[in-house]
Amino acid sequence: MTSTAKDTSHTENIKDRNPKTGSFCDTGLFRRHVGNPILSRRDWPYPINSVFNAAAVRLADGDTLLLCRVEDLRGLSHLSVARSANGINEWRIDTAATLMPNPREYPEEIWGIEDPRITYVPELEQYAIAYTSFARGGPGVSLALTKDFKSFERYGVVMPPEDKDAALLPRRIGGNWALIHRPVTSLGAHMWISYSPDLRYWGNHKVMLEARRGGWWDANKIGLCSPPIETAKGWLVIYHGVRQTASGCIYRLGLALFDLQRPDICLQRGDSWMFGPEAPYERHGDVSDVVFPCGQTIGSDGDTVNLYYGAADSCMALATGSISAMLSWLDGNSSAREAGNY
Ligand code: BMA
Repeated sequence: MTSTAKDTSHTENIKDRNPKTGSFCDTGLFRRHVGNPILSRRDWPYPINSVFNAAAVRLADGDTLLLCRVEDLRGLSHLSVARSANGINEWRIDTAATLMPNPREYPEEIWGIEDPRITYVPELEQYAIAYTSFARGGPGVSLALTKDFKSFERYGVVMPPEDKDAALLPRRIGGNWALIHRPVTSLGAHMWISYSPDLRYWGNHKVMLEARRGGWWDANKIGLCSPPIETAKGWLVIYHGVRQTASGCIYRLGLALFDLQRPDICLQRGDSWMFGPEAPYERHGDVSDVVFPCGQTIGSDGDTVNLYYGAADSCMALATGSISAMLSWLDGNSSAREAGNY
């Protein structure tokens, strides 16, 4: 079945839209695709519970590849590839799991593998996939390399539990590989960056971005979304902030910019969120009120961002934005730190 068979269980509540503009009420930096959700369990060639939080990459042949988190009917996740010529529909989905957990050799994967992020690494001529491996010790960060998304070289756990939301930078920084990740302690969940000479031994750990405190939308828990976008002004990072409320969590997206040579140095951070769960398929699902991008592709103009995100831990959606618009938005919306506000 292709993605043209849409999940009609999500009917839109017109009250969610601004009556004057007809659009949802966030910043307008990203426009949701009218065909959303672009992938759901109804599209899958084998029985599953849900498909969400996919990594994304544009292949050399022009196809968009999504490496999807697929939750099976036991509740455990594996990763599966979907390919499409236009990145919107006509997805060609692997007929069986592409990357299954392998707990016999990698016991850290016993409860599944989740939330991949793909980085193409020119020096290695390979794609690096950072993903969450889930086992009795909690979620940790694992790494695998591939050339073709058919065979994978696993590096095992590179960041022990509790840690997730990781992506490799595409090139060495000061001679070392750099991995962004999100360890959790009882005092908070902040974004860190760590360095390695060989992708196996990691050190020189530094805090990259802290969750804010108190009433902020991104208080206490944040994490990297899709891999950073390299721009002339710095590494542009889309991150998620988790608001804990009496009726559950709300996952929204913010923006921050980091120094190209010292990616632990934050140059700008948006005050408000720039995208949040508003459409019905984002508001209602297995985990309601979640938008969770793990990948994007950049258009041939070098500016258009096709952001692929999991919605409500139930389906995949697409929203389109622009690098230059995100950078100018940051110029006008990052005053909190100067004002000593967090
Ligand atoms: C995070 C991750 C994501 C998930 C989100 C909302 O901690 O587990 O996979 O989308 O929670 O449930």
